[in-house]
Amino acid sequence: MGHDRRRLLCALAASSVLSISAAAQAEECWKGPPPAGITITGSAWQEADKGLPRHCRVTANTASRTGSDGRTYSIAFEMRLPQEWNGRFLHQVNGGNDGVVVPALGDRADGWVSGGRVPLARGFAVLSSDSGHSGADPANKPRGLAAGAAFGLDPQARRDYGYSADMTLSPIAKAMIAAHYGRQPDYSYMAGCSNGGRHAMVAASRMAQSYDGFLVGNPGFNLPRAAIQHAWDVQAFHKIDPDIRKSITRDDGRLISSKIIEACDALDGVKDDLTSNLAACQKAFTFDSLICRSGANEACLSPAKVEALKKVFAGPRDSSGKALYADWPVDGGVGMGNWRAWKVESTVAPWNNYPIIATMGAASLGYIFSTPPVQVEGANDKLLDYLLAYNFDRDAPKIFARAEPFGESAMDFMAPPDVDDPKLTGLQKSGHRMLIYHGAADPVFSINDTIRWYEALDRNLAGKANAFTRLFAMPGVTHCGGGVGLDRMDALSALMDWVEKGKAPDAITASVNPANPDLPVSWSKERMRPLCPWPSYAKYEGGDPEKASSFTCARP
Ligand SMILES: [Ca+2]
Repeated sequence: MGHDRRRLLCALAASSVLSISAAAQAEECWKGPPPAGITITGSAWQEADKGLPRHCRVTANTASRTGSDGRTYSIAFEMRLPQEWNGRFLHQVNGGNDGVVVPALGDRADGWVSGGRVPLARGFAVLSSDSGHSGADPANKPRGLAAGAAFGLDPQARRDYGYSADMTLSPIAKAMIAAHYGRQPDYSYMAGCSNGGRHAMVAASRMAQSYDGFLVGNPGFNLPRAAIQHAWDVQAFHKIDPDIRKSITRDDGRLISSKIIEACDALDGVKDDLTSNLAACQKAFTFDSLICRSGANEACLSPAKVEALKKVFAGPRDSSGKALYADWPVDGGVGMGNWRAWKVESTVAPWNNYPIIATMGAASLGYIFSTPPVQVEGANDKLLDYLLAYNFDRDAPKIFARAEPFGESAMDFMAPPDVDDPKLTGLQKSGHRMLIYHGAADPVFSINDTIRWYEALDRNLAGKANAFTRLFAMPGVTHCGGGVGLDRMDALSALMDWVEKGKAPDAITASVNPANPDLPVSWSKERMRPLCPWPSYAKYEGGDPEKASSFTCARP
C-alpha cells in the first residue's frame, strides 16, 4: 500500500515537472494537479485555426497496467477545452476497433450530424479516448492486418473496449472540466456512429445517469452478431466468384440500386429517387426481378448473383435455421455509397488495406468476439480463409461463450445488458434522452436489427418509448453517411432541444452533401427532407419536391 502510494506521489511529481517544462516551450493550459490516478502527458493552448476556436488540448492516460498477455495497456485520452465554453460536455465515442485517440472534435471533421460545425467549434468541452488499448502497439505489428484486434487476448482490454473505459473516463472528464472551468458542466452528452453508436447505446443502458443525452448513429449494438454476417457474406459472394471483388461489380451495384428505386420510389408519394416508405418497399421489390430473362444479358443479374444476394439479405443462420444476426431491408441506397466497400471491394483509404472491409471483421471475430480467442493470421488471404471456413454451428456460439480468464462473453461486454428484451429502465428513470439515426442502406449494421430492437422497447413500454428514445431512418444512406440520400443534418441540436428545452424531435431536417458522387444529377444541391421518427416516413404532400415543407411524417 505504502509502496503504491509512494509510486503515485512520484508519478504526480513527475507529471508536475513535465507540466512545468512544457509551459516553458508552449503556453501551458492545464493548471493544477491532475485528478487522482491520471497522468497528464501534455497540455497546450491551440490557437484558433480552420474553424476551430482557441482551446486547451490536454493529453493524458489512466489505468496503466500489464495485461494477461504481457503487453502494456492504459486508457489514453485527450480533452479539448474551448476558451469560450458553452457549459456543455460531449463524450465523443469512436468507430472501428478503437485503439486510437481520434481528435476530440465531437463529430467527424465535416460535422455531418452537428450542423456542419463540430461540437468543439460550438463551444463544447470534448473528450475522446482509445478505449483502453493502442492499435499501434509495436508488439502487435507481426500480426499484420489483425494487429488492431490483438488486444482481444486480454480480458480487461476487451471489457474496456466494450464499456469499461467509458465508465472510467466519464467522472474523470467531468472532474477535469470542473477543475479547468471552476464548475461542473450544465449538460453532458455522448455521441458517436458505428462502433461509436454502440458505445453510446451501451452507455445509455449501463450509465444512463451520466449523460443527459445520447446521440447514437448506425449503432453496432449487436456487433459480435453483425461480425458473423461478414463470414456469411463472404461465403455467399465467394460462390459467385472466388475473387470476391468481382462478384458484385460496380455496375451491378448501380443496377441493384436503380431497380429498387424503380420499384419503390413512388410509394412515398413522389418519384424523387428516394425510397422513403421502407416498410412498403419490402413488399414491392423482389431480388428475382433482377434475374436475366431469356436472351437478355444487360441490365440484369445472373441467377447465381441473385441467389447470393437473397442469402446475404436473409442474414446468417445455423443449420437448424436459427437466425444468428438479422435480415436486411432493400432501400434505394443498396449497392451505392460504401455498400460495396463493406460487402465486396474496398478501394478508398483507410480501408484499402483490406480487399473488403469485412476482412477487418474477420480479425475482430477471431480475436475479440470469440471465446477463447482465435488468433487469426493477419494477411488478407488468411483473413478471408478464416471467414470462408467459418462454421455457423461450431463457431458462432463462441460469441456467447465464457471461459477463464474471459469471465464475460463478447455479447456480455459489447451489447447493452438488456439487448434482447430492452427496457432501458435506467434511462427512463433518469429522464435523459436518446436520439438514434440509422442509414436504411447500411451494409454493416442492419437497420432491421435496430428497428426490431426499437419496436421491442416500445412494446415493453406499452407504446411510450418515444417519450425518451426516438429512431430516425435515413433513406438511401449507407454506413454513417454516403449512398443515394440526404446525409447532412443537425441531430445534435435536435437532441439538445429535447434535453434542454423539452422540445421532442418530431422531425429532423436533412440536406445533401453536395460532394456526394452518387447523387443523381437531377437533384437540387439545396434538396431538403424531413427525417421522421420511426415508424413514420417522409410522405410527399405536394409542392416543390426539393423542399422539406412539401413532406409530412406519416405512418405507413
Ligand atoms: Ca420517392
